[in-house]
Amino acid sequence: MRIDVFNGDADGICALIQLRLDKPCESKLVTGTKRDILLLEKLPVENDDEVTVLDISLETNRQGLARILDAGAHVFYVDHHQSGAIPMHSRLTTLIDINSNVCTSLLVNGLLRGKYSEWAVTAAFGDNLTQQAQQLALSLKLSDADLSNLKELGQCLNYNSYGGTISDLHFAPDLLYREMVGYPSPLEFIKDNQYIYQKLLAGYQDDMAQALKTKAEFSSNLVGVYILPDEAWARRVSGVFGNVLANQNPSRAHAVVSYNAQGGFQVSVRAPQINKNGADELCSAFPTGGGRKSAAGINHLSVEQLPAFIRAFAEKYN
Ligand SMILES: [Mn+2]
Repeated sequence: MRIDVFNGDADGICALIQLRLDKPCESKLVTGTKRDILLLEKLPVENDDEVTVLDISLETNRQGLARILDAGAHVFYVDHHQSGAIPMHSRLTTLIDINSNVCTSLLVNGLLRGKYSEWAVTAAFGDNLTQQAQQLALSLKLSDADLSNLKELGQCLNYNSYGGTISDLHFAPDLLYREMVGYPSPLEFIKDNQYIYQKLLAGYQDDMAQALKTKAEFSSNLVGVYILPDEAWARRVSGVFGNVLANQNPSRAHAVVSYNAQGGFQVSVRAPQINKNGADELCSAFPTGGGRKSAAGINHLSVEQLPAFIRAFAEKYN
């Protein structure tokens, strides 16, 4: 059996779209919200299964990966999150680069020599790699309108993946994948699926308008902390709100805190755009934290831990 495991954000979905446009096949899809990253832990596999893993940290999934390899499955692993030491195994092939200027879809784009670059541009915008997205788009000679459509689609797909559970999301990520994978160009997808595109755009704009009214809990030239209310829109918009804040104030680090279903908080951290470092280290110091150098998060921070987190955040970036 073929099993495709991917993060439910723009980067994870667009990485798989590129691979399956190149080599179409039936597969079992395994995904979740942006923060459901332990996707290998309970994945049932059999001898000779072909497992593709996209855009989830190898470090976090180390145990699950070992079990899957032990069971006799072959694994192709593409990612840009913290990996730790990459295991050597005859059935494991990896394409991993934790540089903060790449994302999984850009890695797949390189592998496929730019065959479906518009999907990689979309994903790079979604992962807030604006410069890299624009750079790659140059070679495609897109009109301004088409480029801005790819940017908005990427941002909307990324936005759609946040949320405490799949039910917080406008569309389940596997459903979006199935709707999009038939299109070699995301621009064709947009043309044919205005219902999906407009619903994502409207949701994004409504949620963002609410978020932008939120006053900073704490802010200085170097750091800003925002606490959002306990509502579904706040869970959905938390990550992209962090990106918008980061783009508006490139020299400031940002933390966006929102409530989760466990009666605590989830946190999104964005390092300053001019120094994309340390977010992964900061978040990994807390249980359930992790991510990339430039963008990281904590899935569950108890109410009592919040002051300690804010102190650690301010110390890191002051
Ligand atoms: Mn990614």
